[in-house]
Amino acid sequence: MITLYAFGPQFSLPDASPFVTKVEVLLKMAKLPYEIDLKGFRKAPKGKLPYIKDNGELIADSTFIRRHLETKHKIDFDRGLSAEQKAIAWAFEKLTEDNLYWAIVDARWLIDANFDKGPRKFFETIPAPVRAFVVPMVKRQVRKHLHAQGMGRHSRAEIEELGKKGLDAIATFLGQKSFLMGAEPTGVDATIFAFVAGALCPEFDTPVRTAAERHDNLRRYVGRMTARYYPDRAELAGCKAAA
Ligand SMILES: N[C@@H](CCC(=O)N[C@@H](CS)C(=O)NCC(=O)O)C(=O)O
Repeated sequence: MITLYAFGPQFSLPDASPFVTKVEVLLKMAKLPYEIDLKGFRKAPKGKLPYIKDNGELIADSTFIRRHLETKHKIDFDRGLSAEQKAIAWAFEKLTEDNLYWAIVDARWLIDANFDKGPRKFFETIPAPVRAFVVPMVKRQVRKHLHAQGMGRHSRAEIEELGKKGLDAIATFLGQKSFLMGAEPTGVDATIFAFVAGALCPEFDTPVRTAAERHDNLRRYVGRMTARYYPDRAELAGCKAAA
C-alpha cells in the first residue's frame, strides 16, 4: 500500500496543494491502492508536500513520484502519445507548475481578503498566542519564496497578466478535446486538472479565477476530470455541473 502525505481537502478542492492533487490523480489513473496521511509535513524529505512512502521507500516531489510509479509499477501515463506530444505535455506541465502556480500562490497568500478566507485556516489549530507570531512569519516566508522564484518581483497587474496568459494557452490548446492530449486522459491531465481546479476555486476572488472562468472549455474539462476521478465530490470547484 502506498501512503500519500497530503495537507487534506480544503476550499472545496481535493487538497489545499495542487501538487498533492496531481499525485492523487496519478495514483487513481494508475489504479494503485493508496492511503492518505495528513501528518507527514514535518518529516517531508524536501520540506514540501507531496511525498509518498512505497514499501518503506520515501519519494518526494510530484515529478519524481510520477517517475517512480512509471518505473517501479510499470505505469505508462502517456500511453499512445508520440514523442512530440510528450514534449508538448511536459512543456504544459512545467508552465503550470513553475509559472501559473506562483500566480495562484500570490493571489491566495498576498491578497489579504483571500488569505483570510483561505490559508489563514491552516493555522486555526495553533494556540492563539503562538498563532499571532506564526501567521506573519509564514506569510513573510511565502513572500520571500515568491521573490526568490521571480514572480514576486512583478507588480500584481503583471502577475495577473502572466496567470491569464498561462490559462489562455491551456484553454487554446485544449480546444474542444476532452482531455489535454486527446480523447483519453494522460499523465499531464493530472497536473492541468489540479491547477486549473485551483485557479477556478470559487472561494477566492482573483483575476486568475476570472481568467479561468472565461474559458467554458476549462470549466467543462474540470467537470469531466472531476466526474472521472472524484465522482463523489460534486462541489469540486463548482464545475461538475458544467461537465
Ligand atoms: N516541486 C514540488 C512542489 C511541491 C510544493 O510546492 N508544495 C507546497 C504546497 S503547494 C509545499 O509543500 N509548501 C510548503 C513550504 O514551502 O513550506 C512538487 O512537484 O511536488
